[in-house]
Amino acid sequence: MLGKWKKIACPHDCPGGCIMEARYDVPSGSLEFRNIEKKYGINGFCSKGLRWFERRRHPLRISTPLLRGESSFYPISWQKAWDLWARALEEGLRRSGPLGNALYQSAGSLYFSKNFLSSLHGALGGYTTSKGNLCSSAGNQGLRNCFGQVPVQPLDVLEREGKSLLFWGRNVRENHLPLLPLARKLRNRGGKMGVVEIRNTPTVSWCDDQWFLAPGGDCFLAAWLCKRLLEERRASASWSERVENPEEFASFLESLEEEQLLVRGGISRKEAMSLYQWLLDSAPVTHYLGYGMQRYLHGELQAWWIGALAVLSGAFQVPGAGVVFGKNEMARFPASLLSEPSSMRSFPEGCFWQSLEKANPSVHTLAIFCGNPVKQAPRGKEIARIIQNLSFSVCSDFTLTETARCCSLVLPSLFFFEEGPDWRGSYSHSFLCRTETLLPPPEKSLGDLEILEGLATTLGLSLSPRELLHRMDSMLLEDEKLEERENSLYFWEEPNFWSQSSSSAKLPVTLPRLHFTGEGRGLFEFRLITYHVQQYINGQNWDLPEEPYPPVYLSSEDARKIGLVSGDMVRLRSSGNSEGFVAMAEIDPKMRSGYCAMPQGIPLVNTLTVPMVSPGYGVPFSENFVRLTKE
Ligand SMILES: Nc1nc2c(c(=O)[nH]1)N[C@H]1C(S)=C(S)[C@@H](COP(=O)(O)OP(=O)(O)OC[C@H]3O[C@@H](n4cnc5c(=O)[nH]c(N)nc54)[C@H](O)[C@@H]3O)O[C@H]1N2
Ligand SMILES: Nc1nc2c(c(=O)[nH]1)N[C@H]1C(S)=C(S)[C@@H](COP(=O)(O)OP(=O)(O)OC[C@H]3O[C@@H](n4cnc5c(=O)[nH]c(N)nc54)[C@H](O)[C@@H]3O)O[C@H]1N2
Ligand SMILES: [Mo]
Repeated sequence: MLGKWKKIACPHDCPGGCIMEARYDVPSGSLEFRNIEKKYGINGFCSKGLRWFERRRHPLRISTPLLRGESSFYPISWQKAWDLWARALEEGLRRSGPLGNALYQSAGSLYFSKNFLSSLHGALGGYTTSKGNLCSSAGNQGLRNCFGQVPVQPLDVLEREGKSLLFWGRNVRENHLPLLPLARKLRNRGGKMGVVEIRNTPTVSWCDDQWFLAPGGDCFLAAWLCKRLLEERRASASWSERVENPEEFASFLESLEEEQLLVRGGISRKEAMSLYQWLLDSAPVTHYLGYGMQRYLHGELQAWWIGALAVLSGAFQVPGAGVVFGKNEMARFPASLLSEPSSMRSFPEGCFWQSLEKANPSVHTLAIFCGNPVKQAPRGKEIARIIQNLSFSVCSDFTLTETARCCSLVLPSLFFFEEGPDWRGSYSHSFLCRTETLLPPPEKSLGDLEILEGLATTLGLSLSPRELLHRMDSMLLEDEKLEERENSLYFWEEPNFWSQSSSSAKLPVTLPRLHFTGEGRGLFEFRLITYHVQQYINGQNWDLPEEPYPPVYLSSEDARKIGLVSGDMVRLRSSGNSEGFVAMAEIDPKMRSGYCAMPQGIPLVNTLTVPMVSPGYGVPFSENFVRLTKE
């Protein structure tokens, strides 16, 4: 007999937040899927999401705790693993107090239960951890500077009131596919789709209109557009009513030279004028901020200036004229279940590893959940060394990832469909999904919270992560703000920032000092830009065939200068990787001179990036120069 249909929610750190239904037939082991009703506007899983089910029995999946030996890892029992970990934590406490134990968590799963991964370290009095993230911190900071918070424009508002979308480097056709049906709807109503990019992308060809600029140039372009809107008296009539510093902002704009702004934005007057006219003709325009455009040292100013442009274009007056970046998918998580431990220390994500190494009091143990920093964080090779030098490190994951391989202990975790109950929200839509166990877990693997449950017992703590999860589940089931639309699918009427009378803005009165155009510092020196691709999420491509050579794109002008044609082999080197690696050159006629672009998530890409911190504890992945020479 077939089991009942159950809701499943993709755990990926992806704005899609896709939800569908599945049922499992125990005797035959067959699995069926079906999409939920179209009216909710939520997609079923894409091919990346469905790969979770193929990974289940993948030969690379680990299934027992593994301890590092002289030359390789060997299996041990769970109790042995907990004993070793417990002893190491106690040793950390003895030597440095709570700060001697560190915890690092990243974006592997956006399920609510992952909020409890810090509960055990919390119960030990505290720990050392990272602040900010590899992803969105700089952009969030810019939006907080502008609006006091990351503003939310719910998707249903966009669907009802919106018209045109301007993607500031948001590559939706690659990284946010579920937005496309809604965008098509807007287009059918006469809305236009525009994109501001630094290179050619699938979104560029999909949009109606496109503009190209220099990397990091958006804030200058946005400032130019603001200046023009004010000078030509085309800004929304009452823009200043909701702005704390209208005079200061207007006089700052007056002091700016138009030509300078265009040069620094890397865009011609003709192109900028065409965008200006487009904004007026296509209103209301929702500004969709991408993640790539805030991976600069001035990432927060990029978002802040686009926020200012939206305000001048009537974001507070006209529905559907706001700004969208991400939003807190955990907003309904009952935070009262977590308490702040007495002793905490956090280092900015961008330099977390270097700080960890030098920390005083020193760090003795490290636990890693849902992250693969050796692959995904700047200067990954150095991170590998830092982890290996700790007295004890443990990583919970599904395979021996680049990071797990550096740890003393590796623990096999469970996939989202092997555990539950759990919940997931989205940083795009406003639904929450409650999930239950769909498929039986492998015999010897345990979910992250069960791993911590065993550790808590071994340590003799009264903490029960399992109990926390069940309390969370009950609280969410009783959450009056959640309306069950159908079995296990809940809608939350998320407040629309733009329509609240208390919402206001403070506009930027500063611009970065650096120049961004023609900046290659020598014939073979290029800024390196890395971007996300459709086939896999972040670093999770271990179950895909590896390309022999990653592509690296550069402008026709630069290719000509250094004598390259598409398909030529080149070597990329950096200050952190003098040997470098080989990639295949491709020419992108949309690109300007001075930078090159390659996909993120390929094994060696972060040997080329440099650890730095941008305001808001962001990680400016695009502030690196590489040497690119013909092989
Ligand atoms: N398929 C798939 N989906 C994903 C992910 C994935 O890896 N694969 N990752 C998820 C995650 S964690 C994230 S953070 C998001 C990322 O989602 P996106 O924001 O769409 O992705 P990025 O590739 O980081 O950046 C988008 C674009 O910004 C451009 N760009 C770089 N610098 C600038 C600039 O200065 N100005 C402008 N205007 N454009 C610039 C790049 O060329 C790139 O095409 O996607 C999520 N969804
Ligand atoms: N050069 C460059 N680097 C980048 C980027 C870039 O654009 N350029 N993008 C950055 C961005 S936006 C992001 S968000 C980061 C992402 O950085 P990470 O979060 O480190 O990315 P992932 O590779 O997805 O690693 C997550 C790991 O968690 C594991 N995992 C998934 N679910 C679970 C679970 O339930 N439990 C446990 N224990 N493990 C789980 C996965 O198997 C995977 O190994 O990468 C950043 N790195
Ligand atoms: Mo991200």
